[in-house]
Amino acid sequence: LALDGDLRSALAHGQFRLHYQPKVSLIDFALEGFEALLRWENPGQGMISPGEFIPVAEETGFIVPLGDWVLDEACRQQRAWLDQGLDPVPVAVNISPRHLRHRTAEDFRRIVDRHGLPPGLIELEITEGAVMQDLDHALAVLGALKAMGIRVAVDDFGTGHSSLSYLKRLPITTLKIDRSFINGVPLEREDAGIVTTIIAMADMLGLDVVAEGVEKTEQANFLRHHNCTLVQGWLTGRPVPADAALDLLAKRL
Ligand code: G
Ligand code: G
Ligand code: NA
Ligand code: MN
Repeated sequence: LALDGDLRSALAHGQFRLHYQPKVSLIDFALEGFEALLRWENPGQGMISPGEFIPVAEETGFIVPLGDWVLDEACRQQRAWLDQGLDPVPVAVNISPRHLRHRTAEDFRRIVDRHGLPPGLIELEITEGAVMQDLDHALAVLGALKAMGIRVAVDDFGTGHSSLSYLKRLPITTLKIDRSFINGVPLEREDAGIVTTIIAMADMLGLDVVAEGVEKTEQANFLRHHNCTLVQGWLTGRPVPADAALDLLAKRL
């Protein structure tokens, strides 16, 4: 188990990396975006999954500087790809509940501006839980981010407690359908119903919709048939290091 001091030392010693998982169109299998996923390359233990240390960082408050580092690193990488003449796609960064509570839209914008990035090339992924913990703050931050042109997605959609009346008021661009629902598609009737309902709701609200955790062709076929054409999952691409992500970007040119 990671301890707070280990995490602080890991950040100071440059042991964190971002991997990038493609978001892909089911129409033509074109690359449409990346989600940045944090990795800890521990010299003694090898690669440590964020599932093992994000909860500790959230508990201790270290998630605030760590989350700032993640956003800064994603922006730095996006800038480097732009400078290499690549045709960029938006890069999404996960913002944890405590990080969101402790930052303003200006704080996030300052990081994006530091790299001279067009704001539309960065997306923040926020869970329903993070929004509901401090709804007034979240509404203010998300509204200001949207006005700045920074994209905002609700992550793990369907697993939290946000009511539809809040969803209507949330200034967001995208819903990401949680992979627990995609898991049961197409065979489980309940999951299939939930997924088609979320797709219809996103359409009605004018939001983009991304299906997470797509592993099988039958899942992709179901989603395509129900007009969900953006997917992220092992079927269309695992998270890869920055150099492999660059190869995916270069293929688009
Ligand atoms: O990539 P992996 O499946 O190991 O991620 C496990 C969990 O860690 C997921 O819930 C994912 O959202 C979360 N996670 C990955 N990278 C980040 C990050 O940079 N910040 C935060 N807050 N969570 C992350
Ligand atoms: O909580 P969040 O949705 O950010 O979690 C993203 C995590 O889901 C990443 O850590 C990634 O490794 C994992 N993931 C991505 N695609 C798939 C998939 O197709 N199947 C499974 N089981 N996990 C996936
Ligand atoms: Na995410
Ligand atoms: Mn998710």
